[in-house]
Amino acid sequence: MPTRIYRNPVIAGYAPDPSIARRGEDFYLVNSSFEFFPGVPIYHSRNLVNWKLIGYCLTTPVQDDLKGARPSGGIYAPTLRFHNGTWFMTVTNVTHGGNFIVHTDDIRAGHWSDPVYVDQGGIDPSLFWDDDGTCYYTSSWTKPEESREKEANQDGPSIYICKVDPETGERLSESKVLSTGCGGKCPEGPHLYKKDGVYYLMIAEGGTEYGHMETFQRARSLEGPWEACPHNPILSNRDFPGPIQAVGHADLTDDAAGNLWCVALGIRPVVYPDGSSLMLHHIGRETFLAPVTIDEEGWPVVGDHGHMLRTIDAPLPGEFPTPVNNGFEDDFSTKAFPLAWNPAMENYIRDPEESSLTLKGTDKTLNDWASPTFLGVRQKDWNMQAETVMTLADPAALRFGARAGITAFYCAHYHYDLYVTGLNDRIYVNVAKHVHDISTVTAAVAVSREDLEKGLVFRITADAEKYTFSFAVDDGSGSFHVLDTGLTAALSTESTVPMTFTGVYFGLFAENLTASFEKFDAVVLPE
Ligand code: 6LW
Repeated sequence: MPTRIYRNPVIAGYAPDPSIARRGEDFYLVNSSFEFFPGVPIYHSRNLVNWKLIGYCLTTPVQDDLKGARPSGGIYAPTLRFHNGTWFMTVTNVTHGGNFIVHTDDIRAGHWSDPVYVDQGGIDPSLFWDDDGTCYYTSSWTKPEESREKEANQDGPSIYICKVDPETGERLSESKVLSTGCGGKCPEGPHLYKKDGVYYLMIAEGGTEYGHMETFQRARSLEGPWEACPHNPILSNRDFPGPIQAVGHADLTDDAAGNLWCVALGIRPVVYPDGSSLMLHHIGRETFLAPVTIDEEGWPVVGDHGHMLRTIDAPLPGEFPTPVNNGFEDDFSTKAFPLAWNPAMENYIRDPEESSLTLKGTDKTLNDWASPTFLGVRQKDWNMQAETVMTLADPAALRFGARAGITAFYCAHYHYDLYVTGLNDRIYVNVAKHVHDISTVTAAVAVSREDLEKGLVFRITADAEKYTFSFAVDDGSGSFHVLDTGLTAALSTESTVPMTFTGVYFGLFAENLTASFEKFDAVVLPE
């Protein structure tokens, strides 16, 4: 089979905890979605490199209850499996209800069942069917002390297993410890596989940060004993300096030709213009792909001797990969929202006849854990430019606290906003920054009512180090005023308090005000 060169990540921007399943020549992949709606994006590919977003598993408030979800609360770490003609997706809602399963017979139709909850705690649930049809449920759990088994070493989480009815969620056996891992902290992201009568358990260890790794064990029975792969971790870049770090939380699939593949999350720590790098990343944990071979002892060798590389030469299935465009454009001329938008559910009027999007702001602000009028698309590269044109139907509504514009939004506690507002009968274009618990306006320029009537062009230009905020009056002059810059460091996962798991969105928002937008795009700039 000829090899084909591809470039990682295969899904850029925040796309963590990938899980993959195959039906024939079609691969489907899902990611975590946390406090953003809709939940659990589904991607389709035939060559494992060109992924198309085809929908979401969780599209109703019953499936995706995010009420009051904190930043990086909500939906964690899904597993996707195809069994006997049905697709199953299991996931955790850490804010409401815990572990649940949804299913559908048609993954492309976009209608998944209501959730059924599974009475086994923890995170990172997974499903595995044995040859006799028994369905097993695994998760990473710190069981309450009084109900733990005595023999297990359980200072931290362990991998638990029970039998489950995947249609009803009913637990059909006691939850027991399957594994405590291979010595790393935080054993999580478990997936069971079976081939030729041998069970394989792949888990993530070391935590999702720079010590992240993937380990492998095998056993003749689910009762054990488990034998650890002699070259564990089978995947880690923890001692491998380079552009990709923190790889782990992986899943495996074969292709129709019998080749094996591993998808894993990883990060790209920022490299500053002078070539230096700190251990900071702000565009999220992304999805990476590596080929897998099996060594003479039957153990997997992932990527380049257990390392994830940026550029890989491998026998990809399907069509020859095409260059990936990580940009996004919407002129609002179509009826439906492009799938890449992550809006909340209300307060949006999309008018294809006028090619406009109207946001009806409420008193919920970007700082609230409560569905503000915001919609955004993931920032997929360091060097990007996001731009919109905004008009106000009722400029008289401008007052202190009424804001509408564009934002580089990591989460409710970390965002930079460029917007129009009013104060004492004057109109201003401001930049405001919200970092930790500090919320402040850092730049302000007065604009006239006539300028506002012409429309305002808001622009965020991103490079690895900073965001630059500028605006122009939409009068064709094209002269932009630079208002301010903001360091990417303050929107980085590592800078956040508490621990977060997402990445920056470019978005539109309105608060206490109704605003209309003519277009929005986020284009990738040349490096
Ligand atoms: C997820 C855990 C992890 O549940 O991060 O990298 C958590 N792994 O497995 C959130 O994505």
